[in-house]
Amino acid sequence: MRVGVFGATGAVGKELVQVLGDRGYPVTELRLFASNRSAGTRIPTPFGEKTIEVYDPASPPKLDLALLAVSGDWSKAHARELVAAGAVVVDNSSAFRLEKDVPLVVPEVNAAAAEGARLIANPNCTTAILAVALAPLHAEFGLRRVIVSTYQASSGAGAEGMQELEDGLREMLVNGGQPRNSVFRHPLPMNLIPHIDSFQPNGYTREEMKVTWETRKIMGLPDLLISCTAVRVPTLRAHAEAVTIETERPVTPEAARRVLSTAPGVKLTDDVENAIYPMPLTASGRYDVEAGRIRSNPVFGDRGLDFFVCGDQLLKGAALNAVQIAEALPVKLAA
Ligand code: 2RA
Repeated sequence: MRVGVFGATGAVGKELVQVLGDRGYPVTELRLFASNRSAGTRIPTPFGEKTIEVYDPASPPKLDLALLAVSGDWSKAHARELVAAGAVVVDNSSAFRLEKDVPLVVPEVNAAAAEGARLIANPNCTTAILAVALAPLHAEFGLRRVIVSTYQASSGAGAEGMQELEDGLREMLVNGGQPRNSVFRHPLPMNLIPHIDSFQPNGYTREEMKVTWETRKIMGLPDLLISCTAVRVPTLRAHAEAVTIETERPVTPEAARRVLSTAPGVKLTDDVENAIYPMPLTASGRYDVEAGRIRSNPVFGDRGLDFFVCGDQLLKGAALNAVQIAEALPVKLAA
């Protein structure tokens, strides 16, 4: 496969290249694209050293697969151009996620939706991590209502967000100064910020509404009652989510554990006697989403369950999911 990674110098772009290598994706030619700033830079990859190129819309490259880790505006302007030039495009931005003719895919949940598509959207990280745990529970018990609270790592704001957290911590702890902020609305060290993306007229943030809109689309449940409170926390690269579900059919923690223990993409991490539960430190760098702290929810009685999930934001929340989509596709070689 001739593969192009767009936004190759960003946090997600770098992971895309690494995941392609780690999973042995059949790359015959790898081309890396980024902005003018990095043009000409040579970087090591699992496929040998590569030079960063700048995309020229006047002559789109011949690619079989294009993985986009760029802004929504860039994707809107150029994704369909790449498709027209022969590539199957997996887009990590929010540009096409809710478009009717563009499948939004988490392979463990709805891989079939990607069949025959040449432009596929990769979900928001929070949604992808949630969906791998929700889908098997829905299949077994039926979902009636879902309430989610998130604890989202700095990596959700890209490499700059991770850097701002590290710099701020150093400033506070080493220099005794005040952390500066430009990526986040407020300083993140020693803080929690219940504000990710812009506020919507209904009082929710766009990040929170993405969880609602995208989960409904991926799971094929357009009327699912689901709400989210999204919070940025001072962790590096794994998002955590506290989830409460009300189910159609009775559910017990034991039955939920049984279901999640064999669910693809999930690692049951639920042994509280030994202090084992999902955490950003243990989920970071892992493909599977950890699920644990499973217990009955007394508000919803025998149809209620609380649990906690944690997944690597750059992997299952972005790069891994995109590569899994590519793996699931019968990509036809471009002419
Ligand atoms: C965030 N969900 O965590 C976003 C990134 N896609 O900011």
